[in-house]
Amino acid sequence: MMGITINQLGYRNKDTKTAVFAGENEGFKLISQENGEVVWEGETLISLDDAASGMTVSKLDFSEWQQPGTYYVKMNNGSQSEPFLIGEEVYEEAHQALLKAFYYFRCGMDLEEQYAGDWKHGKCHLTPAIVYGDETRKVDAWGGWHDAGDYGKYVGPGAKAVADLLLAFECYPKAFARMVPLPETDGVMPDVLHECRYELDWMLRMQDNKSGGVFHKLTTLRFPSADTMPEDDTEELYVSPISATATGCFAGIMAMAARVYDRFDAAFASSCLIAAEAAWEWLTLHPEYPGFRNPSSIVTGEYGDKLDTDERYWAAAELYRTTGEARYHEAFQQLAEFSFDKYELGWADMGGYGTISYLMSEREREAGLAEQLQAGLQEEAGKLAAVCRQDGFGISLLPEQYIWGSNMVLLNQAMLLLIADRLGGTTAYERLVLDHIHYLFGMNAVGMSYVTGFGSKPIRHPHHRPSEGDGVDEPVPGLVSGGPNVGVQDEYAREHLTGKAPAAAFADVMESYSTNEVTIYWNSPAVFVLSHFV
Ligand code: G3I
Ligand code: 9MR
Ligand code: ZN
Repeated sequence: MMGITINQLGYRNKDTKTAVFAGENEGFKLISQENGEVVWEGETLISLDDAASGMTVSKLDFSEWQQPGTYYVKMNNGSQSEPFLIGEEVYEEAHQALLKAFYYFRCGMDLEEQYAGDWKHGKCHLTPAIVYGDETRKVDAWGGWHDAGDYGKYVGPGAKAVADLLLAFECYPKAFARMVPLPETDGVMPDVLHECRYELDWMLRMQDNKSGGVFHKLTTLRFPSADTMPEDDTEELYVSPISATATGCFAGIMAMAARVYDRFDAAFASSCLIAAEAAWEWLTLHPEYPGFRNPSSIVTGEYGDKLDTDERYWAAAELYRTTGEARYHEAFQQLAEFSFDKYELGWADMGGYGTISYLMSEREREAGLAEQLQAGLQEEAGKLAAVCRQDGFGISLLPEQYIWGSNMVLLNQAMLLLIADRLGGTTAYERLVLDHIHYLFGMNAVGMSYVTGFGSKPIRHPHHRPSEGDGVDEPVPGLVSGGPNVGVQDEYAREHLTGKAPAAAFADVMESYSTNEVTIYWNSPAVFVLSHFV
């Protein structure tokens, strides 16, 4: 990078409008692209040495200018931004595409041209999977979403993705009024619920009907080569053993689905609840279950997680919120006694979903516990806000948080800030969250939009096998890249990114799966966050 970086999608009329200039304090002008008129003049705010990007940066703020139009920013030293919009609807299309991305991740059906456009392809992964360790048994778990740039399907990450989407729908139903559209679009049930149902149906197939436990994942033994199309990935499929984390996530998401789908499809909702209860039963019969490790001959994504208390806590919260049964409330209270992160929303740490569910619940709650969780949430948000105020780009990531999937950390934290506002009855964090959106769409240390197909300089080479193998120039649109990862965890990164500042440790090349892969659970918090602003 970099001269001036902006949100390449633009800014809504009345929102906080910030941009970041790499350099010392300087005067700037906001200029209309349409007629060359200078509409606003200002000085940058204090410049600072930004630890995450390793640069001296100064922040521009032209929030007071609210006229719709196309503009660019010019610094008095001559450097100039890309043109951008000011307008009420600058986030609508991206919001829609971030949701549509889940359709593109679908497994097991033809993606037809009518819905998929140039990115159409054939159906995939339809053969029943061998149960690892019991080669005589098969599980027919077709469907669902591919996890990421690979074609594995993993229960825990899938549950996080659906949880974000269902929460977005619960909090912002109006954001989902428009049709995507999808093959199932019927104008009755919102498309976001049709899309989630595709994944939920797959998850239901991943439950062991004998025990109620849930298989951890469904994959081939190894990853196929990086340009393999889904329909050409015909290696044998395996389900890995049942895990407590997958079963906990499953119970949580099914109980949540039972509540959300009830008014659209009562029969489906009740099958979700039955499945959730069976999974809960498995959990109670297996109080101490070893954490998941990849079986020796399977080398696909592990999603290993030794701690299952947070998944159980989430499950208990959702089951209580949905059924009102005292036994789930008691279990939730007991699990809350343990020490684990109760405000995280990652694939490994699901505690935040449990807390949010309990705090949003209409059921009777234990006042002390509810107060404690509410105070904890506000404290967490306060800490994030303090980081934003120190950061050169105004975001809540600490330098050490630029890990694999840092854009998920970014978006999860933005989500938490919005939820803290909502549950605290305030709007104080909204403007901080906007900087997270600006960062995602280009106001960042590499000057790129991290979402395919959106912005003047979007990433173009994500680690995503269909985008690599389909012969179409442009990648599948609406996909959120993992983002900078200071851990240099692939060969390309080790060679080219070693020693870079955390926020700059990113490469828009297909080879760099540890910085530029895409996943369903990096898209889902982006849908949540944008839902607040459409
Ligand atoms: O939690 C620690 C943190 O305490 C520490 O400070 C930090 C610094 O290294 O590391 C953190 O752990 C990281 C962990 O992600 C956190 O979520 C690990 O280093 C990092 O290796 C790990 O990366 C995961 C990666 O798989 C490798 O296991 C990603 O989260 C996860 O999203 C990714 O998932 C893959 C699937 O396996 C396969 N499908 C694609 C998908 C995306 O790349
Ligand atoms: O493509 C794989 C990606 O989805 C995973 O996140 C990543 C880490 O598990 O692994 C990728 O596969 C690579 C493998 O690990 C090593 N050989 C090169 C593969 C990429 O083509
Ligand atoms: Zn598939």
